[in-house]
Amino acid sequence: AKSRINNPLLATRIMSAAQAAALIKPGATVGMSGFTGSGYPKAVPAALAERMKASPFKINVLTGASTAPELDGLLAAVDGIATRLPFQSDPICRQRINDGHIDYIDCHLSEVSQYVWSGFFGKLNVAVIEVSAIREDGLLIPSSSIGNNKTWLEQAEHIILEVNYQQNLRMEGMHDIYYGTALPPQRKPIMLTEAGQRIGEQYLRCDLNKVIAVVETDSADRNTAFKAPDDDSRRIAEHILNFFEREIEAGRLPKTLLPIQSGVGNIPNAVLEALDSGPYKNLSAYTEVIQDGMLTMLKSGTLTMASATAFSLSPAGIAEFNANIELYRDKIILRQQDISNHPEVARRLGVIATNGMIEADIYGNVNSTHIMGTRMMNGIGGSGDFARNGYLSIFMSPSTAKQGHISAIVPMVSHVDNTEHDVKVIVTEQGLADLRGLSPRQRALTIIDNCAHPDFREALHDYFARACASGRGMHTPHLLNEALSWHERYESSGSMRSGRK
Ligand code: 0RQ
Repeated sequence: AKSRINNPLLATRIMSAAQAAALIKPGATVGMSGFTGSGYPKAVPAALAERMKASPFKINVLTGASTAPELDGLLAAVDGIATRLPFQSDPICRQRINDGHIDYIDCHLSEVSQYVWSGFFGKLNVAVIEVSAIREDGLLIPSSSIGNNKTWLEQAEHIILEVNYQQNLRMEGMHDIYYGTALPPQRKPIMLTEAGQRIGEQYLRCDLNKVIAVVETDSADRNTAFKAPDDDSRRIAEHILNFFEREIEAGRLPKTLLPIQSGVGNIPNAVLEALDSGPYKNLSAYTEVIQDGMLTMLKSGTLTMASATAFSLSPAGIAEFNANIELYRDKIILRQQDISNHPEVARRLGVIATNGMIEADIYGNVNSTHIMGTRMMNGIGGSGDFARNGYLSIFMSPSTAKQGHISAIVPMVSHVDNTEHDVKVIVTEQGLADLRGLSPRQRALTIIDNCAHPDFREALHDYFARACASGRGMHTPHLLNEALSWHERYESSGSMRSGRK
């Protein structure tokens, strides 16, 4: 294939992944590209893991969001990660975190960049960034995700570029890198009033003197296949669509809704599918990730425009994108994650945020990250950026987990990511609870009656009634010695069932 390294200076820095990995020192803090399985470096992390196998050492790994087995999986397997942030979803990495071997820092994705600018994580020693190509003038054509790449390139002392020949060159022009961000008090308004606006540049700037290596790769992104929506997901989607209809009738939502933010996974995908088969036209998306469902909606005209920071497509989705890239390249904008998830923009546009949850309590607090209060699942990701600032913040889950032994609606969540103040709507396959305008005690009855599984409803009513009768604080009634007893029962007996304590 024709070389994609068109800058003469950088062409002299081409080397193997092993040679490039040898330039990363033990203990280094490394900012890597990668967001939800796309645009992550494909070769240098593996070469680093090989080096660590031969003589063990650790590095600190910062990314955009989740990566892939070739990055998180390999480095975690050789115990090569000391500190990890801001998001991961790799099973081996998760295990190492929960075994106490990795210090994981779970951040709002929009905030990582300012944390790094402020130096909270120390010096960024190296950036390892996948790009599609290097232009003659040294500007970088980004790949299938932007994430924190702008910040890594600006902040790192040294830069290693991976040029991936699998990335479609026709993506050139789909990116919008905004160079107007600053730390307070120099901050200016982000002039985005519509999801489809461009405010930046098509290319990533790069100080060529900092580039210590260029590595050529030729392998595809992670591309996890989607499961077809199951019954629960379909029912959850149905409840949400009915709710949108009622909101349109009430005059609280326009017929084109408001820009949609959609989390990743089975349920969000079912919601997208339902929207696409509904009466909707000319919707827009201001979100993090472009999934298969969004491509379908862009093609059918349900969606006019989608703004995100990354793709997260199945193999079929990738094939569809490449086959029809001329259609998609004008309808998708990829931005850095501090803009795709910007609280100011999410609030101004009034996004409809739809995200998954692990559990919610009867007062509307949501746990998105911790299994039984202690074990990390993935991380808060962008859910907080959008939920806190969105116009409608919807959290979705089946009403039970683990063959019905766990209730997703509990007396008190075992960890809080999204608070009662930020959660507007909770949906399970049982129904939808609209919490807007309700006091805590009103919310409790609404959530129990609409969202809890029938097998757990009576026990929840019983808890709430006894909490109300306890004579303690009546604003948010709780029985403190019982509030987490459902979790305790699951930990000791494998089930939340068996009635009240
Ligand atoms: O575990 O696989 O071992 O069986 O949690 O649950 O039902 O498959 O749901 O894949 O949609 O994930 C909240 C984790 C939901 C996700 C969460 C167990 C369950 C299963 C997964 P197993 P499901 P999903 C934008 C938005 C935070 C980040 C975010 C998430 C596993 O949505 O990570 O929103 N959100 N980002 O069995 C114990 C419960 C449980 C439970 C489920 N109550 N107790 N275990 N499980 N409920 C995207 C980005 O930011 C990149």
